[in-house]
Parts: sequence; C-alpha cells; structure tokens
Amino acid sequence: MAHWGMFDVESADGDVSAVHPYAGDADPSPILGNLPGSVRHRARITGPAVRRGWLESGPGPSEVRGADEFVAVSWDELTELLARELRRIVDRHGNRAIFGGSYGWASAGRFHHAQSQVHRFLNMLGGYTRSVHTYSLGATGVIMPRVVGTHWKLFARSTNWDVIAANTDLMVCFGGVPLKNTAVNGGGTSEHPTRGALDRLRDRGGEVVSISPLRDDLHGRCEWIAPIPGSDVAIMLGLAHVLASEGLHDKDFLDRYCVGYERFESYLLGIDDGVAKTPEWASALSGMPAEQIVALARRMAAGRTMVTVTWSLQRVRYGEQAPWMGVTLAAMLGQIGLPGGGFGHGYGSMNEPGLAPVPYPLPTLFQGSNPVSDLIPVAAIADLLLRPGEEFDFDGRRLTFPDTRLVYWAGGNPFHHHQDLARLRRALARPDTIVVHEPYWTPMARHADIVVPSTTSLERNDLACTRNDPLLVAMHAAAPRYADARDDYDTFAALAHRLGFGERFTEGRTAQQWIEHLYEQWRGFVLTDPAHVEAPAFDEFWRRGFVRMRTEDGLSLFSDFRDDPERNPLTTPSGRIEIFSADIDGFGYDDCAGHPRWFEPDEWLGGPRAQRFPLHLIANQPRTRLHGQLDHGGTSQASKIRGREPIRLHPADAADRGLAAGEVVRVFNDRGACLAGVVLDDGVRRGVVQLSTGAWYDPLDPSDPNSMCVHGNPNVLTADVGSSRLAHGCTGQHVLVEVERFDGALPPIKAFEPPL
Ligand SMILES: Nc1nc2c(c(=O)[nH]1)N[C@H]1C(S)=C(S)[C@@H](COP(=O)(O)OP(=O)(O)OC[C@H]3O[C@@H](n4cnc5c(=O)[nH]c(N)nc54)[C@H](O)[C@@H]3O)O[C@H]1N2
Ligand SMILES: Nc1nc2c(c(=O)[nH]1)N[C@H]1C(S)=C(S)[C@@H](COP(=O)(O)OP(=O)(O)OC[C@H]3O[C@@H](n4cnc5c(=O)[nH]c(N)nc54)[C@H](O)[C@@H]3O)O[C@H]1N2
Ligand SMILES: [Mo]
Repeated sequence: MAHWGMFDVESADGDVSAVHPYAGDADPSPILGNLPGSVRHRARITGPAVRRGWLESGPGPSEVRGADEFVAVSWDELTELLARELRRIVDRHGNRAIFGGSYGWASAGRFHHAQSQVHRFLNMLGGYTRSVHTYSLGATGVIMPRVVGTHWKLFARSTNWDVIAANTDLMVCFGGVPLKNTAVNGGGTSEHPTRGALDRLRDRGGEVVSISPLRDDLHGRCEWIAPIPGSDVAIMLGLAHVLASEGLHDKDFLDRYCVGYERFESYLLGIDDGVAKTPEWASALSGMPAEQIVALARRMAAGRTMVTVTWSLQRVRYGEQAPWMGVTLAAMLGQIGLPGGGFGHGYGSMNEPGLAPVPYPLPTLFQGSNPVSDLIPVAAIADLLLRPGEEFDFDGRRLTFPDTRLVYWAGGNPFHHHQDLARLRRALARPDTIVVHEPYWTPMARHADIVVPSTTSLERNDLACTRNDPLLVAMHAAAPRYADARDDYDTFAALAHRLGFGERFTEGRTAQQWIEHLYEQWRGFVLTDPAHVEAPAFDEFWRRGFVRMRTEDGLSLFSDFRDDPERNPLTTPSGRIEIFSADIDGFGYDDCAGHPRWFEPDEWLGGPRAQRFPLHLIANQPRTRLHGQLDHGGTSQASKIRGREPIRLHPADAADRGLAAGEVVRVFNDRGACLAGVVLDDGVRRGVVQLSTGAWYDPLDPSDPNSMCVHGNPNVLTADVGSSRLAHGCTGQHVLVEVERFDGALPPIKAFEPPL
C-alpha cells in the first residue's frame, strides 16, 4: 500500500521491478509507476552521515548548510553523537528548544509512520515544540471548527459519492474536482470512485459546473468557467446577493440552523460599507459575466445543489474566507444535511471525501503526551527560526516563538512544503543542529547536520488502513533493506536505549511484534461490533493480505444536525452554523472579520503587483507523483521537459513572449527564479500558468540561498506569509510571476546525485 493506492509487486535484484494495481480498484493511479527501481535508486542514502562542518567545529549556526560535504560514520558513532547532542540541548536549553513538529506525509503504514515514531520518541525525551494543523488545511483547520464545529468531519463524514450520484441535480465546484488528486489518500486507498460517480451523476441528468483556471480540473462533460484566480469569494458573494435580493434564500433554514445571517446580509447588501456585493461588483473583480452569475444563482436555487470548495482555495492569503463563504452560500440555499445537497470541502482534493467511513478506531502507535506547551501553526517554521522570543497571533491567542536550538525532521521535506525557499535557507542557518531521517538525499537531508538513513516502506512489514477505506492491509516487505539503511523505529529504539528509556520506547517488542500487537488491539474493537464483516487471527490476516471492514454507507454531511439540531447541535459556541462568529469578531483582526467577506489579495491579477509580474502561477499538486516523493520515478520523469518540471501556459501568453512548446523558460519574480519546460494548453485560462509542486529544489549555486533552482520548484517564488492572523495557514497555491525564454547553457540537474 502507498498513499496513492494498493498494489502487488514483482521484485528482482533487491528492488521492485514491476507493480500491479489491486484488482478491486477500478481507476488505479499512474503514480504507481514511480515505484519500480526506487529502492536502489542512486538518490538513496547509503549510510549514516554527518556534515563535515558540524563534525569538525561542533554544533552552532551555519550558513554552509546545503553546500557542505558529509562524512560517513558508523551506526554506533551516529547513535552516540546524536544522543549526546540531544542530552546537551535538553540540559542546557530545555525541551522547548527542540522543534520536533516534523511535518510531512512520510509513507503509508500505521506502525512505521515516521511522525508517530518521532513524536513518541521526543515525548519520552521530555517533549518538544510542536506544530499544529497541516499545509493541506491550515486555514480550514482553524476556521471551520469555529463555523461548523469540526473540520475533519467535513471529509471523513462527507456526503457519500453514491448519494451525490443518485441525488444531486447541480454540482457547483469551486476549484473543480481534479481527478489527479483523488489518486491520493493519506495512509492509502483501495478504490478510486470519483470518476465513476461523476459519470453516474451526469448519466442521471445531473449537471456539473467547474469554476477553475484549469479545464482539466474537471474530467468529462461540464460547464467550465475560468474566472481570475483568487476571486471565488467575490463570485460566491455575487451569487449570494442574487439569492438575497430575489428572495431565493431559505429563511427558515437560516433562522433555525444558523446564527448571524443578518450581520452578514447587511455586509452583502452594502448596508455596512456602502458597497453592495452585486453580480456586477463580483464581475468586475472576477471577470465572470454578471448575467452568468445571476443565471447560475437561479439554477442553484431551483434544484438539489451541492456547493463544493477544493482545499486549494484556502491555501492562499485570506484562505479562511472561501470555505466559510461556501458554507454560507450553501446555508442560504437551505440544503445542508439533505441527500446530495449542501456543502462539500475537498471533493477532488483527496480521495477521502465521498468515501464511506469505518466505525472503528485505527491501529495506532501510542505517542504519549508532550509536556512542552509551545506550538506554532505549521507554516510558521521560518518565522520560528528567524524570530525567537517574538510574539505572534494565532487563533485568538498571543504566543511566543521559543529559541530553537535543534530541529528534528523525520518523514517530511520542508523544501517541498514551505514557501520562499531563500528565506527558509536563511532560517535553517540559525539552529545549532538539524537532524533529518530520510531514505533519499532530498534537499532537506542535504541541509541536515546529522543524516539518518531510513528504509522505505517497501523494505519493511507494516499494516495499512485509513478511516475511510474498507480494507485493512498487510504490507509485506518487497525488498531487503537497502545498504546501511534502518527502520526509523530501530534508530529511535537504539537512541532511547542509549538515553535510558529504551524499555519504555520499545515495550520489549520487535517491529513485527508491534505490528501483531496493533492488529490484535484493533481486532478487539472490531469483535465488539456485532455487525463486523470479519476479524481473523493475525496469522490468517497476514497470509491473506487484507481484511474487510464494515463501512457506514449512504452518509449525508450534517444530516443528524438537520434532523434534530437540539439533540445533535454543532460544537460551535451557538450549536449552530456560525455565519457570524462573535469570537472571531472579538479578536479584532484586520485580516479575518466576524463574517465571511472579500479581502483583496496581493498575489492576484486584479492588483498592482500584476503590472510587474503579469502571470498568475498556480502551484498545485502534481499529477505525476505525491509531492516531492519519488520525483526520480518513471511517471514523474516522463513528464519532464529537458529534465525540468513542465509549466503550462495558454498558447496566446506563450506567443506574446515568443515561446514555443518544449523550450526551457526562466520563471521569476522578486523572490527568486526557477527553470521549467514549456507545455502549451488552451485549457489554461489566459494570464494563468501552472507549475506543480514537487521538483526537488536544485540550486545552481548551493552556497547562495537566493540561487535560481534549475529544476522547477515553485516554492522559490511563493511568499512566506500566513493566510491571516487567525490561522496562519500555508499560502503556497498562488504567486505572481513573469516568464521568459532561458537562452543560457542548460545547467545539469544535480538534485538526484548524492552530495560529496
Ligand atoms: N507552493 C505550494 N507548496 C505546497 C503546497 C501547495 O499547494 N503549493 N501544498 C502543501 C501541502 S498540501 C502539503 S501536504 C505539503 C507536503 O509536503 P511534505 O509532506 O513534506 O512532502 P513529501 O514530499 O511527501 O515529504 C515526505 C518525505 O518523507 C520521506 N519519507 C517517506 N517514507 C519515510 C519513512 O519511512 N521515514 C522517513 N524518515 N522519511 C520517509 C520521503 O522520502 C519524503 O522526502 O506541501 C505543501 N507545499
Ligand atoms: N496526484 C496527487 N494528488 C494529491 C497530492 C499530490 O501531491 N499528488 N497531494 C495531496 C494533498 S497533501 C493535498 S492537501 C491535496 C490538495 O488538494 P487541493 O489543494 O485541492 O489540490 P490542488 O491540485 O493544489 O488544487 C486543486 C485545483 O484548484 C484550482 N485552483 C487553484 N487556485 C484557484 C482559485 O483561486 N480558484 C479556483 N476556482 N480554483 C483554483 C487549481 O486549478 C488546482 O488544480 O491533494 C492531494 N492529492
Ligand atoms: Mo496536503
């Protein structure tokens, strides 16, 4: 199992030679094609390594990180060095000086999950400064609990695809429903139902409207509307204005299930600020014709309508507004909780929304508790390192950045996930010590002082399952451990023994005994459910390869609340949908108000910055891989142009710049530049270019933090600013750029060559 699907492998010469998708998956992902050859790829880390400068001069800030040589050491030496350094930091600076947020997707598998391992280890060491929320859902994770009492239920208990296919008349999809993203589910997935469900919806006569800068964000027949990126909240307000002014809004629903509609309505109608959010107003901001907004609003009120918002819409400045306004619009239509109507968040963002949940807790490695209370919103990593001791706002609180001395990363890649990589590199020069566990020489591993070689999930046994998939899967090792790599579990166990808490960390179990233990715990839960499908003993499960679980089918999001709002209130302060939040209003932030509203972003075509950088770059998720994982794999490499990540442009924008398909261009703004390979596509809105995340950062001059990336990592261009003072979510999705032909000699791609 991988995050992108279930498969069998053929192995040869210590590696995976072929991959066969699980026969029960009607729509397997092409990302599986990255696996063959990945175990013994030259980008693997062969053994423990320490940065030369750190080894020779000891811990301390260093600007050489990312450009230094490494010295191979033995496992015993590594364990000794790392244990001593952890002891030193804890004794001299306290546990809060360790940043152990360690954000990242790592690999599928419940036991060897790198974040679970590192957090369990650091908790037993006495704790660490943590990070909260995700790059995926930074804004949503803070705003939606305040608006509807939850964020995770929006996905895990979302309206099922079968219900949508059978009931929805009109699906209005802000951000489309990009099939490429449904390849992926955190922890794995055994089926991919989205394509089939959309087909069934249309066969029944249902209609789909995709509002997105990219035509291929919706597969199959649909009405494609391509407004200016970042203008969705204005469009939703325009639609809401039509509903309110034509009396098409459901006043009973708003009275019974919501609070604060009146406050919002006086903003909508312009009573507050003198600006009515009319279709004409929305049209001027979005480029979507006013008549089209009016017609769409009337259609939405005429039948069973589902409003969906992809997660990308909240991964921008003021990202809190789009999901909040999406719920508000759906509330005005009065269909939240009805089959096939209401609101959805993340259809086409991840495979999970629309899949039926399982009613059991998942097998989970207990992480213990963290005695340190310091935290950062996850996307504040560079702020943390650059601004020690300074105060910052987060979700109504005033917090302080601790003074970080040691950064510990296992299972993530900040050079993939963070914005403004030049700033990140300056931040990473600050701490005394950076520790990275990685199977591969990613840019983050190259910026470490202590490099710990990990196995990949293909080299070890594990269990896989997720909260919305019917299968619990036995992951059998497909290849022997590569070179001198070790499971993260074994590394932490050795460190824990050296530091005096080995027994507590391992509980006396080998990895295989842990897997069996977690399985048996899970089996205990399942057996208490009289309706369970099956729960064989471990040996039978392991031989057979998977067991099937009961799922809760036919869900409609918030139907229990709709059926009985007194007995099943939302866990908001009012128990209802908070179109107006008194709490948020009370925080007095200038970038997030008490109700959803339009804020003009910096990085968009409608503002002054577009005069200098006239193209809107969409830095979305890659079709050909998961983030930066296996960028050297077959599927990912096949998409590259002269070794560079493809950038898609509208043919007219290319012609304006004298560019042709297959050429290499320099993509730049005032923060940085990268090279990319031109693909022409009239399915891209004019003025928009698309360059996915995930090409490994490859600086022309590794010693210069501002160096151009020769490979095409868009995060050299993106701004490191939070969505707002409320959530500080990641804003990497949008950035303004200019593009020009690159006429120089093409620099080689060095990203996959191990460092000296
Ligand atoms: N510009 C821009 N930037 C973005 C986004 C965007 O939309 N635009 N999206 C953001 C989002 S939503 C996300 S989730 C992040 C993703 O960012 P990350 O999750 O950090 O990216 P990955 O490439 O998945 O990094 C996982 C790393 O874990 C390693 N790994 C795999 N298995 C193991 C293991 O068993 N042990 C150890 N130690 N390591 C392992 C992999 O080799 C890989 O390098 O990126 C964010 N960045
Ligand atoms: N193949 C693949 N699938 C993945 C991942 C991956 O790396 N590879 N990553 C997974 C992860 S961690 C996450 S969090 C999810 C992310 O899920 P999302 O954030 O939803 O995914 P994206 O592909 O970044 O964006 C979806 C689409 O939104 C559109 N869009 C961007 N800006 C705007 C805008 O202003 N307005 C409108 N209307 N549309 C806009 C873009 O055209 C884009 O294709 O994807 C998951 N799925
Ligand atoms: Mo994500």
